[in-house]
Order: sequence, then C-alpha cells, then structure tokens
Amino acid sequence: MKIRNVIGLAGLALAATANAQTTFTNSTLIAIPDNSTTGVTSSVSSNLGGLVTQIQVTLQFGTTTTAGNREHTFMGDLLVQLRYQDSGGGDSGFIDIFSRVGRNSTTSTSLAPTAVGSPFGRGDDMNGTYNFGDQFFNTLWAPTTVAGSSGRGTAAVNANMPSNPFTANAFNPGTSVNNPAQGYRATSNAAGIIGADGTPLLVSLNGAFGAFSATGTWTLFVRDLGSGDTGEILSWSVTILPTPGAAALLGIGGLAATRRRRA
Ligand SMILES: [Ca+2]
Ligand SMILES: [Ca+2]
Ligand SMILES: [Ca+2]
Repeated sequence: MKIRNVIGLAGLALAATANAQTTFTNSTLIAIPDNSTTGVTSSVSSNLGGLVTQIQVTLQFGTTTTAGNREHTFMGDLLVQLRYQDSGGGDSGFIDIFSRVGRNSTTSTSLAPTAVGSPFGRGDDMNGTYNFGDQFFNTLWAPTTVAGSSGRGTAAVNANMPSNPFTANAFNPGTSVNNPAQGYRATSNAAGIIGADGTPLLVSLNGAFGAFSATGTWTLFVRDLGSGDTGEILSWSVTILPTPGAAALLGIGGLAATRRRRA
C-alpha cells in the first residue's frame, strides 16, 4: 500500500513536467531598416529547467489589414537569423531561419523569368504569422500552394506567401510531425547562390539549438538587404520543448527519500 502510493507520487511529478512546452514572446514592433546590412535585433529570455530538445520559431509580420499596412512586400530582401546564448555560456552563433529566398545569384540580372530563382529573390509578401520548425515539410522556397505565384524566385510576383495559423500545441511530443501544413522548415542561402535545381539548404533548428540549457537569451537578427520594399514584424516568439527539468528530479528525489525513511 505504501509502496504503491510512493510510486504514484513519483509518476505524477514526472507526468506534470515531461513534454511541457512553453512559448516566450517579444511583442515590441520591429521596424526593419530598408537596404541595411546593420539590420535590427530583438531578444527574448527563456527560463526553463532542463535542456532544449525541440524548438519552433514564430514570426508575426504585419498584414495588409494592419494599421500602416505593415506586411513585408518582398521576402527575397530578407535575411532572418536566430542566436541563442544559454545560462551556462553556450552560444549557438547566428543560425539562418530564412535567407534571401529565391535568390540564386549575387550579381547576374540576365536570368530568364522562368529560371529557378532570380538575383533579387522571391517577390512574394510576408503577410501574417509564420512558424518555423523541423516538424514541418514545406519551405518558403517551394510551398505546396501559392496562389498567383509562378516560381521560387520570380521577383514580379506579388502574392502573399501562405501564412500559418498559430497553434498553442506547436509540437506533438514523441512524433516528428504535427500539423505539417502550419509551418515551414528553416532554410539557408548564406552564399547567395543555390543549386541549379533550386534546392535550398535545410536548417535543423533542433540540431542547432538542441542540448543547450533551456534558460538563456534568444536574439533575432533581421536584415533587409534590397532597396525599395519594406515591412515590419509585430511580434515573435520561441516555443521550447525541454527535457524534464528540476521538478521531475524532485519527484525522483522524493521517492529516494521515502525509501530511506522506510528503511
Ligand atoms: Ca511583393
Ligand atoms: Ca500582399
Ligand atoms: Ca527592402
């Protein structure tokens, strides 16, 4: 009877902490300077026990219905990166979330309109909320459906890149995929040049940020590197699934202490 009670308590402690994801948000408007290598940064702090195992990044761009029409009207201008510095001195460095999408050349302006990519990048608009994480299938380079868009890098296109309805349950712990249509894989195009087939480099956010302490500071670095089109980010967040933290360890400790009392 007593043994059953002890095991039950320990089980409760573990169930209450395992797979508990938390979202950390910065809702200060980010005005992205046009055609600036300096860019702009914004930070949020996380304070969870344990280590990061899964992460989702959510960017809420303005929309055509936001006061001031704050959508970004040319996604190929944008380079968005995230850095994490944890409480133990760990530093991920800057990791690409997306980078000059659709841009396949740093100099050429002579590509045919039907080519994959362009020197300017993709002209579609960032309008609404976009989730990024390893659990998703699509990339901004080739979403499955973009009404009115004819290709990865066609600068003349002016469709809205499909945005993602935010869900509180971003992850489905224990599985690799949850709501795959509600987000995008992070991608890199650091060299400004992609392969002839237009395949972007996938970035694993869980790989980049996993195993760091879940307490630390996240810094978003946004640069708009093409002149003319502009836009703003209304808020952004990181959603973290940590390993079971201090509370779970307390449950195990409680079991050991009870055993000692029984002995
Ligand atoms: Ca546009
Ligand atoms: Ca638009
Ligand atoms: Ca611009």
